[in-house]
Amino acid sequence: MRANLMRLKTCGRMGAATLAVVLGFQIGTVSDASAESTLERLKKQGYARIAIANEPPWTEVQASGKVTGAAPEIARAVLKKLGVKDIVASISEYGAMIPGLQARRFDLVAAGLYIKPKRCAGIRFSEPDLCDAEAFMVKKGNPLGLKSYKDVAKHAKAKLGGPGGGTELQLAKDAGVPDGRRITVPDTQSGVKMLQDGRIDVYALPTLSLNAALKKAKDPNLEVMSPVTGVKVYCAGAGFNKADKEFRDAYDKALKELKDSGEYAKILAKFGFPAGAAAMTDRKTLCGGDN
Ligand code: 6CS
Repeated sequence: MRANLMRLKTCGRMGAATLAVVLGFQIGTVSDASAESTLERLKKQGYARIAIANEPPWTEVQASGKVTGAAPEIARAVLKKLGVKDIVASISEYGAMIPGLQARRFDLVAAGLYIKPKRCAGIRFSEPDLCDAEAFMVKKGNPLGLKSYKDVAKHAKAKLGGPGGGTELQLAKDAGVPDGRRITVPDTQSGVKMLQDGRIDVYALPTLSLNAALKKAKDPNLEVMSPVTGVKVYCAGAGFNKADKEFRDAYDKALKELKDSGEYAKILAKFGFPAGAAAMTDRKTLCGGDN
């Protein structure tokens, strides 16, 4: 019945441009209908456009086309409480999520986008929902002995791969890993392959993502090193356009209900996320101020 709304739009570089053209009419409609709140519009149309990555267990597009993972499942449950029946997902690079929200190509981001001060300057976040420690996937036995981003920077040749616009490449840059040794990896499958082929020496992602990728790869010559020395546990939340404070606040309220009802803990358990981590912090702390 609503299967047509579950379809997935893949937004590669070319795809994003095409999508912007396709949505040109819709973008116009959004600004024209400024009197109507975003939430009212989503309720009326029956779905929300969400941006996801494809990084299990945070976000996943199954072979059947079903969109799942902890972040979209939380968003789906919260939106349902708000009266928005369905989601339509687009795969996006992390670095394209904030510009996409700003251009109203998506109504929200549900991808495990970490809440960080710079990001808080561009968009609004929900209260945190999912947290994880950062990890390195390396060849078995960690032959280059890389335990921190500083170790990668200090090594003469070590190359580190991470998702485009993601926290890992930023951490590498901050640690002094030079340009040519910071490699953008399009997805987890490619990251594992690049490591297997020796095109990168480290694949950096959250621990749960790398554990899932290793399980899928079934390669005894690889291992996951976690946590990365000197890197804090990050927490993510859903992302919203800056103008959508009302929608974000309503989302927060429904997210709290989800947490209080026990439904949230069930979603976390299903995808292997530790319970209670997000409750140890809040948006204000993670943003470094109001958002
Ligand atoms: O928000 C981020 O930057 C990171 N979030 C996840 C879930 N994976 C990698 C990405 O870099």
